[in-house]
Amino acid sequence: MAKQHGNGLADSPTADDKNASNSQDVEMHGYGRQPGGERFSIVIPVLNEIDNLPVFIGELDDLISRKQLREIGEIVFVDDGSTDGTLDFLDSLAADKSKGYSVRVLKRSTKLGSANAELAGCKIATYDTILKMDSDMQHPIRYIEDLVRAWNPGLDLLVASRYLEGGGNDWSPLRGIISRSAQMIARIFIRNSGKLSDPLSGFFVLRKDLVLRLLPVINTKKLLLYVLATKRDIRVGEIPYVMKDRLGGESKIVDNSMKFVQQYFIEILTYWKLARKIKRASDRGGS
Ligand SMILES: Nc1nc2c(ncn2[C@@H]2O[C@H](COP(=O)(O)OP(=O)(O)OP(=O)(O)O)[C@@H](O)[C@H]2O)c(=O)[nH]1
Ligand SMILES: [Mg+2]
Repeated sequence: MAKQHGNGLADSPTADDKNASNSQDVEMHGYGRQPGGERFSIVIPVLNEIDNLPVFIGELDDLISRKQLREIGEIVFVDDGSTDGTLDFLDSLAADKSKGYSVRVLKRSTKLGSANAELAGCKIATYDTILKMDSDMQHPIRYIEDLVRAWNPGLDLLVASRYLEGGGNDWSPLRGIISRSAQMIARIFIRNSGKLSDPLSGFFVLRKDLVLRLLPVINTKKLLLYVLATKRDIRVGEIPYVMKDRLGGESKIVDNSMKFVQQYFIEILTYWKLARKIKRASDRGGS
């Protein structure tokens, strides 16, 4: 079951709000969509993921053919200078026209952070609906079907959550505590975080127009928080998912936990400040 919350007219200048409509908090029972409707762009940040990408594509193709998931229209990979063979793999994937989806690769030369890469990928996506996920198999492929089926036009965002019933992760107790603390901090600074059980999720569907006017910020990891901070009234849904450990390759998160915490605070404060700016501009415009 997907949960859906929302309270009406969107007001952020960061979004094209023409599709916004009033709605009360509701629950969606079951998955509302049938195969073959609206198409999705999958956006994936990549950095040295050659150990994971062949498995990722193999499982995705298998899912698409087993479930007739014709909604997947394209994959946009955003690479920040991989040196492990990832780019060769992606080039040959992009050249393969036998798949039911197209593959595009945005190649950048500097590591600017995963959220920065995701934002760039969203902006060049062909379709208006974007499914964002990672390439290291922490977001298991099978949930793509759940997200696609649960998506409906009344939503701005549909988030795969580790903290709904039926969700979870393989984390050590320490990493669990860090994640919960990070969530609490997000809820203090970003009001819309409270609408989600997992505002730090990296696995979600969103309407492209929500991100088109967002400015790139470097060294960021949480695009979802950026969207939540900068869009005031947002209609969100959630589905559960079980997050896995990365399959292979190395984590790109900073290994020093103090530095990690410091970067997280800077990221949250950046979004908080941007949200305040947007609110002030919107209050001035409305008065
Ligand atoms: N383009 C780009 N992709 C990145 C960058 N940093 C990380 N990624 C990708 O973003 C995704 C998330 O990065 P991870 O290193 O897995 O971060 P994480 O999931 O928080 O950490 P782990 O749990 O250790 O895997 C992966 O698909 C990475 O390849 C970056 O600076 N640029
Ligand atoms: Mg990861």
